[in-house]
Amino acid sequence: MQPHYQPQTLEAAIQKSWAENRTFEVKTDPTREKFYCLSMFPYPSGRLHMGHVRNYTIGDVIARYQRMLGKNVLQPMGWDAFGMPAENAAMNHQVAPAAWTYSNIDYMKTQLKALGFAIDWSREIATCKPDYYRWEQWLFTRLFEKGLIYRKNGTVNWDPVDQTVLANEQVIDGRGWRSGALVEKREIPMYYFRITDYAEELLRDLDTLDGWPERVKTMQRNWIGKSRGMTIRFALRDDSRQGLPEDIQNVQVYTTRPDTLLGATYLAVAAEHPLATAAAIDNPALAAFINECKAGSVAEADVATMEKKGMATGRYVINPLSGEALEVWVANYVLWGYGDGAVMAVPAHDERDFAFAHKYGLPIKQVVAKDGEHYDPATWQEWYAAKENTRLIASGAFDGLDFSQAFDAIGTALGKSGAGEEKTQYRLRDWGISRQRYWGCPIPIIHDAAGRDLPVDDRDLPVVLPENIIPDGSGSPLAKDPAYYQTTDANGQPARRETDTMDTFVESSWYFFRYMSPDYQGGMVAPEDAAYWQDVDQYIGGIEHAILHLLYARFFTKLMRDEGLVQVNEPFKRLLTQGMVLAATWYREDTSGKKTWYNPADVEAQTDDKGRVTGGTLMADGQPVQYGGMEKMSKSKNNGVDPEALVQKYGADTARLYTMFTAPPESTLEWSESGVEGAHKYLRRLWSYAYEHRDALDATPVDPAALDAKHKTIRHTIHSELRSARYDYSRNQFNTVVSSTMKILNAISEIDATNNRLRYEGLRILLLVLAPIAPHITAALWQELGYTGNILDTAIPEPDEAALQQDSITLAVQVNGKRRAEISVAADADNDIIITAALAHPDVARHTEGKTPKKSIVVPGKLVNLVI
Ligand code: ANZ
Repeated sequence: MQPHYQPQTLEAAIQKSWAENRTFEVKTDPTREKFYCLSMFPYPSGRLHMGHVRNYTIGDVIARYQRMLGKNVLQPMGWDAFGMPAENAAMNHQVAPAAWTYSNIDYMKTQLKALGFAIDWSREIATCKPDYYRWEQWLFTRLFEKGLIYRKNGTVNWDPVDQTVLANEQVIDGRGWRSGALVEKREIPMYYFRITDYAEELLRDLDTLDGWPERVKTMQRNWIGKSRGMTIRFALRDDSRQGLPEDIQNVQVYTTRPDTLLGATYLAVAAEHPLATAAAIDNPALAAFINECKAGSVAEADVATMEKKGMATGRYVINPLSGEALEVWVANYVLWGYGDGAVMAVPAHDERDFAFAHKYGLPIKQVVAKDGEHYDPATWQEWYAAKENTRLIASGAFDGLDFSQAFDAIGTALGKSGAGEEKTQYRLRDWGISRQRYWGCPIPIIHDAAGRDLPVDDRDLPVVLPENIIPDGSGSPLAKDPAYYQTTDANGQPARRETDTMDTFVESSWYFFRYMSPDYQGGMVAPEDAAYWQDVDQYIGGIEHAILHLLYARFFTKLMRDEGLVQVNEPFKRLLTQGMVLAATWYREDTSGKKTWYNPADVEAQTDDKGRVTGGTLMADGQPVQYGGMEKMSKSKNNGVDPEALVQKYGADTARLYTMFTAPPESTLEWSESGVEGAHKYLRRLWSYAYEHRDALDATPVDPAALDAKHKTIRHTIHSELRSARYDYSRNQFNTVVSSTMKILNAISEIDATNNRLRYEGLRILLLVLAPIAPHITAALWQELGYTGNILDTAIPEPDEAALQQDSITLAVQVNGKRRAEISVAADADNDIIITAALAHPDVARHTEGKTPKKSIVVPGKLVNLVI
């Protein structure tokens, strides 16, 4: 054993032995309880960042802990390997996306290995490999035949200079990122997954996910956005029909507030609405306005914040309840893709309509009132949109009704006249997966000469993506490569292969099933493996994936279940979303206001006695730099800490211990170099302690009766910290697990030279508790205790109940009924001893003034009352 802790050599040796012994490779084994622990797989960007380290350490601690509980633990890793950064890198460095991706994977894999994660590397997958995406294409063809995937026109961002489709993130302030040209919208055919068929189930099953954070479930619920409302038809006034096609007799709207029908003062339709189109034929100003609306962003976030604009059509509809005429407007805040692309506008009770009515001087008519509230049409107030504790006014026969009574009564009235009916809607849209990009999974469709879309036959799968192309940024290279797109149909007739690729969210929607049988050649996942591993017991990842990734993965699980491929309804039993990693930011500002950011590693920070930052100097020149606060580690603020440098300097165990100790997994973590040093010091201390006592340790079981009071207390500390650590593991609270191990080290450091059995017991417990967090040092010291096996195959013991028993108890002492002192006595002390101890306490003696009590009452376990 080395006298000093040398993590670099020690960790390399331990990692080598894990690899040689295939320590983390697992098999389907129905005789054993399984635990599937999964961290979201990384995009192979080139290097690990601290967010990865935190994410994967949390997962690894859970995986190792579960293994110590005796379970068959699967912890796989792979690469979310398709995506745009590879194409951008390809253009910048003239290297094919495949080569760039594979070399990044190699590099990041060595980085992950250096961190000592308990990963079954034999199951590694990369989604850009044909043996992975082959099965995705296979499923695609099945779903296409079932109608769960269909083709329709969708809107894309078109760069007229580069002649290419742009992803949303390539549109910056309405212009193409490379060309700077104003982006246009284009309609092109795309493929859609019919996720809306599963909207209700996706919503309902959220209630079964007890192990998910409430806020993630809320985000999913809002995204699915179920609403109960009504479809209402407003007939066109006779004089407004002219020039309109016969089939446009009315304008249909979707509303969640039929109770406000008598407060509607105009109708608003989307620019794409047929009524807008018809009204624009002889109205050039309206036609121009419609074109302007169509060019704007389709993103909902933009629609919510953009300036509301509209134009009247000069056409009128009739309110089916009152017979009143309402003018129809075209408005940019009405979405064509939602509901009926038309709204009945109630400015008094809808904030968007309110803003619009103010802008264009349209009437505002209050129909909902709330006790104790005053309605002022000049300024919007939150309660105007309220549905609780409200009643109708200015609505004739409906006056006085609350929201749900009014919903029903107006619904009945409209039902009778055939002008409306109840309707439940979802905000969720079908999932458009076509991307006009090269580095993605090819869509397995061919278009035959008759214009039909035919799924590629199983025999011809996979449709392999050529890996040697370097894109030039002007549209998809696949669409320019006849060798790729020229093909033949089943009858040998010429056909054209689809050249779009799939959204990369498709690959990440089922990778967790592929890990169960990564080499299976007969399908997506082997039935016996799917039956055994079932679902992920613990999933760990960032909150940024709370909506789309998790929703699509849940959707795919249901699709695969309905194909008979898996048996579970949901993929992830428990979900942990880890907090962000923050670090200090430092900058200097030049005279033009431009900031230069300095890495915290290059800055010496000054702090006051409370640890607050008061300033800093750049080490390179000794001159001051400004403190910019704690921010998420990022390239733009140059405040990232490089995990590789960290591991090289301190070792993986320090990096892991520090990230686990500094904050509970779900909280933000504020990086501090001195904290890292503290973590390292602790491990060094542990090592030295073990080294110093290595020869004296005695594995003979402790005889608790033979311990003196001091060592009884030490043993009590060891076992009560063991008890808290086990509890903290069970609730994923690893920071306090670490502090328990620190308290154990402090306690066993007090042991006398003669108590080497207790020392052994304490050190053994410490190593077992710390093993999931700092696996290398604990594995090495485990051998020093004389064990030859893997520490992970030993359970963390239960605390010894006897050691947890308090040997002494505390009693309150009263003199003439007044509390004067507290005494500590042996738990089994008799009354004479207790009374003698009470009388001997100085605060008691002061009040008894040396007199013998007339009466002494001992209430067992509670108090002593001395009557003088
Ligand atoms: C009248 C009304 C009065 C409304 C009121 C709200 C408050 P959710 O809950 O998201 O389903 N709406 C309907 N279709 C729309 C479209 N294509 N574009 C923009 N807005 C649309 O929202 C339903 C409400 O959103 C509907 O209820 C409608 O406005 C609006 F005091 O109708 B409401």
